[in-house]
Formats: sequence, structure tokens, C-alpha cells
Amino acid sequence: MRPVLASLIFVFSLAVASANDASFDAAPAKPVSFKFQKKAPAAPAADDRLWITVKASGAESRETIVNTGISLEEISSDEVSGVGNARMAERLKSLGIKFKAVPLTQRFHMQDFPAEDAAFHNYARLTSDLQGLVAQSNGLASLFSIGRGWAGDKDIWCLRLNSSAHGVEKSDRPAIVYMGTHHAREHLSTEVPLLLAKYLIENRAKPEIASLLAKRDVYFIPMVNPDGAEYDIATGQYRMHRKNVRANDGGSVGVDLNRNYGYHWGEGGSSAEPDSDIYHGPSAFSEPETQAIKKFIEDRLDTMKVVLTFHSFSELILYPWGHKNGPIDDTRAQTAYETMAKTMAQWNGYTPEHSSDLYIASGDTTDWAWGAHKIFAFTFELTPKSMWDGGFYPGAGAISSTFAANLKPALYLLDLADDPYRAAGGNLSSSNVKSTLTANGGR
Ligand code: 0X9
Ligand code: ZN
Repeated sequence: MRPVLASLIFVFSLAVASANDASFDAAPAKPVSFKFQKKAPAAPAADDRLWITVKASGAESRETIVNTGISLEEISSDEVSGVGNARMAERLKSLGIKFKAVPLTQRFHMQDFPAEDAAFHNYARLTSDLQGLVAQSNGLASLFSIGRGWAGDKDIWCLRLNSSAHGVEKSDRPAIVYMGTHHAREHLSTEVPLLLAKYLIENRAKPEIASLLAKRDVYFIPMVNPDGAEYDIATGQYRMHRKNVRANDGGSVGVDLNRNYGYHWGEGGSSAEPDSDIYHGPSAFSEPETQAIKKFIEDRLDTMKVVLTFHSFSELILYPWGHKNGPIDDTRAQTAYETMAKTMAQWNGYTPEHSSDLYIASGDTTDWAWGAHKIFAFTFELTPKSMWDGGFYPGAGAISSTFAANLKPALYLLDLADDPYRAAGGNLSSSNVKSTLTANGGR
């Protein structure tokens, strides 16, 4: 990082910390972490605004309505609608004015990504594109739900590539899972696994891809947190939402799903306060989203060897531990992790490090996958590098380049999924992946 930029971040972080000490109850371990700035935006307060509709004609009655504090947004000859809250609705009632009121978030449920970011997938487009991939895959791909998000109306989709076992059928093949969007606002992390699935399906006849696919069970869960992702775009403007949409006591929204996994849950770098952006939830695996991932992985423990969970942003390759400093105990595994991370970093240009070098955080996916089940697990923090380059919202232009940068790392892990410890030996066993990696160029 350039020194000028580093000191700017530091000053910014200090200013925010003193302005809002309460949100820093679980400050990252490193005082001048590149990521420190990301703790600044608190989770939005629960949105208790109402969309209020009143039968009204004429300027006079409209004036009475606006004087209650409602901001009128839609006006027709006999009806007006606008944004208010319960207090304002009470005022209408006491004036004897009849009205209809619905939560604003419900009224604007049909909103979407801003037009310039229309290339990103909302839940509906993700669902239909996944179905489309299955249809075009000639029996290679299947789609199933691993559960539903907190609101209960959206499936957490899992796309599987395995021509001889479909849906939840058992397979003996070594398995890998690519996940995205644990965190609502990290929309790019849905796009990368989705594009990877598309790439493998479209190139399934190429000999090097065909032979990789023939010996692996490949899973994609591109939107772990569908309610959160929709909530983030539901007003037509990004609202920097991180968590799921659990209605917390006290009115705040959401649990941080990447603090809710059950390995050293509730320890450092997570918060017991519901309105914190790193709220770990009422108990380990309290959330339907993390329960779904837990069940998905534990149903496949015999074969599941590698987890890659995409997040954004900062351009990092992270591996356990995250809940405490220092390496994992198993030195052979530690060597394999380091080799894998460094190898992949050559291709995507990201920085490889222990998760805890970023900051201590307990209850994340990778610590649980490794700690509870000895599954090799990585977190990729995707593009961009900083808030100044777009942060969580880098724009649609980032989609294809970020996928391209991460294709080789993703194929490398796919190849290693039979025995990730092989990485410690320094050799890729299959020459076909080497040629795939070479053929695809890269950084
Ligand atoms: O804080 C997180 O959950 C991840 N970063 S993000 O900006 N995408 O929210 C990083 C998790 C890394 N794990 C640990 N540091 N334990
Ligand atoms: Zn994240």
C-alpha cells in the first residue's frame, strides 16, 4: 500500500473511531489494518418506515397530509401515497383520515440493482440463470435447494456438476464447494462462482475440463444469504447491508453469518450486540443460512475436501486460523495451506495470509470447516483493493475481470480436491490441469 494512502486510512479510521466508539467494541486486532475502515459503516437501523396511501383530492387535503410529516411521492387525482412512519399514521387516525399502510421495504420489494449495475444477479435472475445452466448442460448439472433464508421464502440454491449423480444423490467422487454472498452487500461474490459454473459447463467438452469434471463432485452455492442480498438492493439504492435479515430484539436487522458458525463461536472479533455489524447471533448456528451450510457439508463429510468462500473486498487469500493468531497445529496441513495460497496468489495477484493477520474473527466459515472437519477452506476477498476503488460496489465492469483473475485458482483447487495435502509435495498430480492452467493464461 502506498504510504500516503496508508496514513489517510489511519487518520480516517481514528476519526471514525472517536466519532463512534460504540461500534468499535470488537475492534480488529491490527490497529492499522487495511480493513479497519470497513468497520465504519454501521448496519442500517431497522427500517420502520411505512408506505402510506390516502384517498385525497385537492391541494387542501394534500396539505393536511403533508403536515403530519408524510413525504408525498405519488399523487393522482383521487389518491396520494408517500413515506411516513407509525407516528404519522397515528396523526392521520386522530384527524379521522382513512389510509392504508405497508412497510416501505415491502412496497419496494420489486426494486433492483441500480441500472448501471444491472449485470449483477438479484435472487430472481440467479434462480432463472441457474435453471438455464442446468438446461444447457446435457445432464452434467443439477440444481437443488439446501434450505431457505431467514425470511423463509427464498431457497439457498446449490448447483452441482456431476454427470453420474444428480441433486442430492450420493457420489464417491472427491468434492469441492464454491460459495458466495454470505455478506449481503458483497454482490460480486455471487457473480464469480456463478461464472465459474458457467465456464465449466460451456467448456465441458474440452478434454482438460472433461477429465477434471469426470473425477470430481463440484458444488456451487453462489448466494448463501439471499434475503440479505435482496434487502441490500430493495430500495433501489445500495444500503450497505452486511448481515442476514433476522428481526433482532431492539429493532436492528440481521446476524453476521460469518460470525455464526460453531467453532469457537462467540469469541474475539464478534459481538453479542444485535445492532453490531459483526453480531454473532443468539447461539452458534442459530441462523437458517448457516444451518443449511452445516447440513450440506456434514451430509457429505466422506467426500468434501475443499471449501472456497468468496467475499469482497481487499484482494486477499485467507486461511485458518481466524479466531486466534498463529498457524494451525498440523504442520503438513499448514505447509499445504501456505503452498496453495502462495500458488494461487501468483495468478490472481491477491495477498495470501492467515485470516487472523487481517483481524481476529470467530465463527467464520473457514475456521469451522477446518476446525470441526479438517476440510481445507479458503476465504477469497475479491476485487477491489480498497474503498476508494469502489469497495463493496465496484460496478459491473469488475465482474468479468475478477472472474478471469480467479479462474486458475479455482481450477487449481478443483484439481487438488482429491487430496489437498498433495500441495505440500509441490506437484499437481494431473497433467491436464497444468495444461488447462497454461492454456488459460492469466496473471
Ligand atoms: O470479516 C469477515 O467476515 C471477512 N471480511 S469481509 O470484509 N468480507 O466481511 C473476513 C473473514 C476472515 N476471517 C477472519 N479474519 N477470521
Ligand atoms: Zn464478507
